[in-house]
Amino acid sequence: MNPVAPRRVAFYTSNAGKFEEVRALLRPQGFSLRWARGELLEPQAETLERVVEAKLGQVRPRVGEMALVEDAGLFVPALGGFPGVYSAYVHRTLGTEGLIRLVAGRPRRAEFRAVAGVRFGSRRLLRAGSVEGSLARGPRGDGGFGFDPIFLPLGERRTFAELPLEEKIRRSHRSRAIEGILRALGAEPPPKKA
Ligand code: ITT
Repeated sequence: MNPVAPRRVAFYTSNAGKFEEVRALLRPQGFSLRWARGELLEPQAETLERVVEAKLGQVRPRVGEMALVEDAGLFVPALGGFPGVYSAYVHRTLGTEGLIRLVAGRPRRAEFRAVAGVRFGSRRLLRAGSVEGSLARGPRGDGGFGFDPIFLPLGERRTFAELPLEEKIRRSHRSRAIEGILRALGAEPPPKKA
């Protein structure tokens, strides 16, 4: 572990589901998380990386803390990558069933992507993660959040919302991005279950 990377982490997110997932990933690595909730303006930009850069520019972690931000979205190739960086807005307005209607009659391939970023001192690190899958015919399951009820990871019959939460977390775009950050910091990623 890089000795200068603090073990105390302020995670800047308005999303409770994300916070729970990231805490479950980082706790076993010896990090303690503070929920810096609703402290950032959501920047509008055309890529996840730019959104994360803009969020990192706004964070004000406490002394001895590492700031963590993350931005994610669902990208549907048949819709030109939509909703992508507009996923939160589309989820609020059209909802899961609205997105399913948009994709009717088109290829159903979809990908969740996430970019995580940390800042401590003058150091900034960004890492991306993704998971491929397809859109279900309709929402199924009560777990997770956002578009989880309509996302079928590749080779799986259950949606992310039907999987046990620890399995969703383990297979998610978010965990891949966070593991990239951990590797870059020199910490071991969480062990993979078979
Ligand atoms: P922040 O405050 O961290 O930005 P947010 O909810 O606005 O929280 P994002 O902009 O990163 O989060 O995510 C956009 C939307 O994409 C999110 O609100 C969900 O609808 C969807 N999404 C992202 N990750 C997801 C996941 O793991 N499972 C289901 N939906 C997800």
